Amino acid sequence: MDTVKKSKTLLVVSLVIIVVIAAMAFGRGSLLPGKSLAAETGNSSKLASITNGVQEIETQLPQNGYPVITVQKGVPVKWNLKADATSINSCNGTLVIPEFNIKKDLQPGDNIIEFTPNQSGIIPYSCWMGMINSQINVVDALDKATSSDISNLSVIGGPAKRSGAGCCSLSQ
Ligand SMILES: [Cu+2]
Repeated sequence: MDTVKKSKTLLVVSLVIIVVIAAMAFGRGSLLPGKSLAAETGNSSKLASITNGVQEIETQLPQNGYPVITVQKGVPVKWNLKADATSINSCNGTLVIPEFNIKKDLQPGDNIIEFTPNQSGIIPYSCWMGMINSQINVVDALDKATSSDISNLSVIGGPAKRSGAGCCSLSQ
């Protein structure tokens, strides 16, 4: 290999490395930010996924709490809160989302809850007695949101989160 060929090869290799590094850096920035939220360990909320103009989300009802979900504004939500007969009790058995005037009696199996959030923010929801509290995070765009976007959201609907002690107030 002559010197010219050698340096050309070196140049090509360097360029490839630069492009790869740039792509990785860019990907961490704004190209693939949706991955960051889903992959973030600090994000314990369940994310909706949008298919054909509907954002679907499936969660399981725990015995002593309600799941936190994260959805996008402006897209109809179809949330299935699946429940085992053993997880439903007199406390968590009826769920209310005041912002959408939703009052849902949970049944064993599928429980479909539908609403369309129109602005970003935190929508509180609770059991009918207001003792188990949880929230729906509404972001501008699911694929661009980061966990810091979520922590910057302010409450937009329903009563403020309260930490009442009662039959079913358990740490969340
Ligand atoms: Cu309750």
